[in-house]
Amino acid sequence: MKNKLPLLIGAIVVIAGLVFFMGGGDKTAKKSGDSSAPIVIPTHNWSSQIVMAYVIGGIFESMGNNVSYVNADSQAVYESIRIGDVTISHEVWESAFGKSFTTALDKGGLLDWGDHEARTLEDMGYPNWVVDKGLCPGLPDWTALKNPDCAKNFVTPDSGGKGRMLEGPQTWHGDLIPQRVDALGLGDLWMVKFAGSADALWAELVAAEKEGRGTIIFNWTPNFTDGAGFTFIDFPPYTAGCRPEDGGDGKCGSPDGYLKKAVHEDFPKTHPNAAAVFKKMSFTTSHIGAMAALVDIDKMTHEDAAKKWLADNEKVWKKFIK
Ligand code: TMO
Repeated sequence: MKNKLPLLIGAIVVIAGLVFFMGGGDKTAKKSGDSSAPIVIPTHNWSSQIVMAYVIGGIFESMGNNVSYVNADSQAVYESIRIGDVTISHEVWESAFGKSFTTALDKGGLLDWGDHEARTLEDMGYPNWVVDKGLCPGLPDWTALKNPDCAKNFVTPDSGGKGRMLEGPQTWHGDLIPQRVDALGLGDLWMVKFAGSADALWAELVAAEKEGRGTIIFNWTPNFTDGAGFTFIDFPPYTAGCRPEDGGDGKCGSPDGYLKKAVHEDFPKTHPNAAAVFKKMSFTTSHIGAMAALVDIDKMTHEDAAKKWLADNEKVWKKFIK
């Protein structure tokens, strides 16, 4: 007993210290007013979105918050946010996801958390060398696609003798582009193939140039291709309701779209500070293009790209947490 007393006192001191330390940690979270429950951030299948997930997660962590990441379908995620399984969405692209976003918004449980400064376009286009090589005179006007002498320069072994357009993964916006091709009377000359991934779109650009054939792919801005000689086709202008899903005939291009943020309705209550910071967060076309370029040009991992972006852009994000 005599010998064990100092040991016992020692143990009590250690435990008391631990309790104090953990209590202190808890107080930091309490002081900030944010729950220590993780903020669930979704990742999808294009580079800027994944890098921005880690950028925002890093910003939340710098405020003492906990975060977790979940890979999610980019349409179903709005229902997941609505019911609270996912906390936020940081890249709601109008053309691809406006419908799913609005549906969840109307049902309740999801809040519109404002727009990024960047505007968006998601549509079919081509690398400028396609026109420089004379493969489809008249582009970017879509009516150039009605010319059989254009379409024949875009034939591939799997395109059944028609010109091929390579659309992104079908999860992004379903049959939008095949419907449009048919609605505009281009179906006899053109077919639409879905790529399995964003990387397959970038690989197509390299392959087509090597093979000396024309290529039309789905692309978007902000992206790493901004300012790198890529042109979007001018389809008939988008108007509200022009798409088949909204009752229209589908003879229209994509909108000059928003890039929104969304949150689960409880987020401002469970994490008032993080929610306020996320509301202020707004990235520009060049911020988002740079996030994508770190992965798609510099070949960094998404996590490393986010760390580099945060290190290179402290002035940009520190003003959101003030
Ligand atoms: C949603 N996306 C940026 C791939 O068009």
